[in-house]
Amino acid sequence: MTAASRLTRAAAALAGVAVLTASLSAQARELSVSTVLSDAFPWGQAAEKWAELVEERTEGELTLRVYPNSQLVAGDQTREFSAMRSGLIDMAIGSTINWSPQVPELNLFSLPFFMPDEAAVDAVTGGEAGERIFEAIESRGVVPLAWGENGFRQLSNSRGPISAPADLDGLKIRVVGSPLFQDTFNALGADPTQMSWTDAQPALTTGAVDGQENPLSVFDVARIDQVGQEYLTLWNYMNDPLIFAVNQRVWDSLTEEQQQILRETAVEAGQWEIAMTREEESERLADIQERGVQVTELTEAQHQAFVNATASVHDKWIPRIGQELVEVARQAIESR
Ligand code: X2X
Repeated sequence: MTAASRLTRAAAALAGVAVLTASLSAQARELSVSTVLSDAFPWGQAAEKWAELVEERTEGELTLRVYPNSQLVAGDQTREFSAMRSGLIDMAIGSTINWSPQVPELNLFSLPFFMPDEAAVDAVTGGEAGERIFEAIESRGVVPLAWGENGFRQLSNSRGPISAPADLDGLKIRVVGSPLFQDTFNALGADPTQMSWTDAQPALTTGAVDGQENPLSVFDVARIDQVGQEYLTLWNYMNDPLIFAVNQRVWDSLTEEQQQILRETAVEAGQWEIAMTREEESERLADIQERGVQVTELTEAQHQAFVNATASVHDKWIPRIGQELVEVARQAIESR
């Protein structure tokens, strides 16, 4: 064998190794997905569904490894978006509330009594407002793929029925980590205290706080009634959509086909989770009532009293969210 052909062979062998390594690593690529809630909840089930569909359609090329309970951010769910942006987390299915400190436009969903029903949520997320919100996320270094839903948030407490702002007077309410919630509950005369979901459960158990707000699915699965939250007010004061998203550099490193699969499976998992969450609501409510929780529904006039009491929150937050975005969303809701 000539020196030249030995070299060619060596080169060919090396190239073969390179190809093999590349295909092996393509097969083994694992991506982390952060969620706040585990697969006992619809939110975590959305992540499992997404992982299942991705594994199947990429034929094992991509594996999504779900990390629930905000464990990748040591329980601090308000750091999830930043962690995903910096690449500490590859992907997440996150709440608009938890990401709103970094993406102010997401506070749109937390404006008290802005979103009257599910059709309104769909009109916003599925229309121009939703596109603008996705652009806002993308401009901050994260690629949004699809919507899911944590749900309409309801108010519970351990002290007594709440049907008017005055009933909240001085009540210690655990709120999530967006400053808007502080303003809403201050406007209602309550004593809000911000804490993560991880800290909320012990705080409810010890009675360090009197109340909290979360969707029925969370109240039900986490058995919030069993830590003394015996009064529940159905006030639908806001809806908390979820967003499936990917770190920009991770996204750019994927093939076009992988990107397409990730997006279409996120949309499918999201639609599946939204439908399930909504379908289960009435049964969850019945179960909660059966466990002895006293449920208060608001009359039109009672509802209006809450709307009036929280008007200042709109005045303060609409400029931060963006007047134009709010207007586009308002129009979508009106013509739903
Ligand atoms: O912390 C909460 O209340 C929760 C689980 O609903 C969110 O992550 C927004």
